[in-house]
Amino acid sequence: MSFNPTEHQHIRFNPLKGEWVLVSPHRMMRPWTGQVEKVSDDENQTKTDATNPLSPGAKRGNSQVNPNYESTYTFTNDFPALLEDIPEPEVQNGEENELFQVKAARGTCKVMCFHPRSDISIPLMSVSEIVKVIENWMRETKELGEKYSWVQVFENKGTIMGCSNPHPHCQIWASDFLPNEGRVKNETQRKYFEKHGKPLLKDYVSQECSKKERIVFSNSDWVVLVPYWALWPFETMVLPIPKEELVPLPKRMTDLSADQIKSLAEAVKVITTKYDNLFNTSFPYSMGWHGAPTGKYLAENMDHWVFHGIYYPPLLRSATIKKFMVGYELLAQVQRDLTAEQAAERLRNCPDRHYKL
Ligand code: H2U
Repeated sequence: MSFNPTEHQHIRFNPLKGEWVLVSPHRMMRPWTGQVEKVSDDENQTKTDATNPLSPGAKRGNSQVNPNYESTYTFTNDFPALLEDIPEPEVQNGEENELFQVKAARGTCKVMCFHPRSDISIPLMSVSEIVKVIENWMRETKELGEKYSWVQVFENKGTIMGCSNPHPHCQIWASDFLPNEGRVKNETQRKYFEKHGKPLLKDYVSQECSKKERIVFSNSDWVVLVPYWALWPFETMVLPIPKEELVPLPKRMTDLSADQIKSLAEAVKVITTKYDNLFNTSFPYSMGWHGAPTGKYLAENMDHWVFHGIYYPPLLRSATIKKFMVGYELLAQVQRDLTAEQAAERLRNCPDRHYKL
């Protein structure tokens, strides 16, 4: 019997995180008698909902009233997880204890509404509307990045992902520390660069572009692919395409040119449309962007970084059956059923035109 990756289990390595994933494709055959999710409520959104605190003109939790915004609108989160002004934690006896380490965590949190309408999610927006969203992500990243080490732009979409409000929006959390994801990716990319003299993700995307089997979509500047080491069933990464050897890839979102913004808006529209078309539902996910650290790191050499986006969608078999990251995943290591190549093929074959349009 010879090895067939679509039949035989194996482990794959994620060089960005330094972690392995168990791939068990034969498990897709098993019958499912477990939890079935409700079909997403996002499907039934009305065009406007004046009672929603994220809508134009609505009153928010802190009694502030939103302006009658017509495009995107950003405000400081009324219930932020990070505040700017807090006292320094006390170190016992003035000494650091290796087993009980603590540091101050300062920052700020913002909410960005994508669109005045409550029923228009990213895939239903026009490319020029998505360009506005990206420009605002860039503006916030630049402004907050002058002060903070890490600016995390992320969107939680769908109640299944813990999103508390169906109005299309994302969040931006800026911190004076590097969160784990950023810290680990900074270290792994730096080590690769020191060894090879080239960015890890530049090498990775070049090889993916020639192999083609995990590519979902590409345009002049961007490729959307299911990474070789994907954890979530239909996880994707959005990566810039290396062109001329001497032209560096963007390290941060703030490096993007007007052309790259427009082509990124198209890539974002296509991948989110394909997601919705996969199970004919408003496809839930957590997504976000990663680029070189900012704040005090702006003065450091960050040539090892390549700016990229990540989509983590939970659905596995249908609009109502999700992947659980539980037992083995929490106690041993992440396991997936269908292979990255099978997921890429399914997404590639989904139409680029939204099923609602
Ligand atoms: P999620 O749907 O991803 O939970 O994001 C909604 C955010 O909006 C959440 O962080 C904020 C919540 O604190 N929010 C306000 O800041 N003001 C409000 O009046 C409602 C919600």
